[in-house]
Amino acid sequence: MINHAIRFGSEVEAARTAGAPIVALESTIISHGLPRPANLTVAKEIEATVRAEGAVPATIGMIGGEIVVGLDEGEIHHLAGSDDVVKLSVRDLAPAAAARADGATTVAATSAIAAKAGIPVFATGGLGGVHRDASATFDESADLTALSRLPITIVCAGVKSILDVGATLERLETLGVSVVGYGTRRFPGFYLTDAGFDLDWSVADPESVAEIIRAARTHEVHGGALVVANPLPADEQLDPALHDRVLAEGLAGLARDGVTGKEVTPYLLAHFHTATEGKSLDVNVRIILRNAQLAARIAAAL
Ligand code: PSU
Ligand code: MN
Repeated sequence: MINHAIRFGSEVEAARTAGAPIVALESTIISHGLPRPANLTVAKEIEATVRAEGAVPATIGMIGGEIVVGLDEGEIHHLAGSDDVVKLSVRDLAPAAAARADGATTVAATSAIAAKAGIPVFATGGLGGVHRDASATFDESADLTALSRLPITIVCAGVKSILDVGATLERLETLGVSVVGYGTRRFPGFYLTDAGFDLDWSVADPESVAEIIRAARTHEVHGGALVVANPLPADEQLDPALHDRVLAEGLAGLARDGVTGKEVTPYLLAHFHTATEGKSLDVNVRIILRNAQLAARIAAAL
């Protein structure tokens, strides 16, 4: 029998004891979202960015069936480089634990673990959401339902532009997920600064986000997540014409290659990285680092 309790990395454990700010980070982006070997470099840069703001990074994943909050360098190295790393959403956690698997956690699974561990702030690139053909396939990320029930603040650049962004915003409304724009009233589209939709709420600084979190904690009426949508500056986004062309090719490739289920998102992201000759990768990295920095500032403001 192994112990199925969550294991904390030593740095995260010390931060918990000291009450220091902690930022949760996902690992699917490392194992399945970014190409090797850049994925490992980026994983380290994300952690360094959080540390530079005076917070402690807690990269979350599964090693040998054990949920780890605060993977060490060797463990991150393993998740970045091994072919046997499973993409874990919430429903996969218990079966993977029992199977002693090595796994990378999605936004849904990372949020669930972070909330359980009492870490209130989480940084990622872009949320999962409603896929473009969802009315036929029912393909909607479990990220959405997880966020509907978890009291966590997630800093992201909106939802991935490979998705049906309008439908995803509608689902976020239905599911009771709060969405605020950071310095904007327009919802960002991950690679793109503006996905073409208005937001009801906007904040200007980390302290204002902390105030929202304190309000939710105080009145205790709403138990769902807060999405802080942090757009890339327009001059750093992926060229929209290039984006639209590459996306159309990628969507056609899905049908041609018969890609479905949890393979869809990694397939489209990989297509972007090759078809844009690394331009989308550079943009993706910028997005993640900016979100990690903002999340650390929010965690510190709390
Ligand atoms: N955003 C990225 N890269 C990623 C993902 C999101 O920039 O790799 C991952 C996240 O882990 C997210 C998951 O939770 O994709 C969504 O997958 P799906 O659509 O299968 O739920
Ligand atoms: Mn899916």
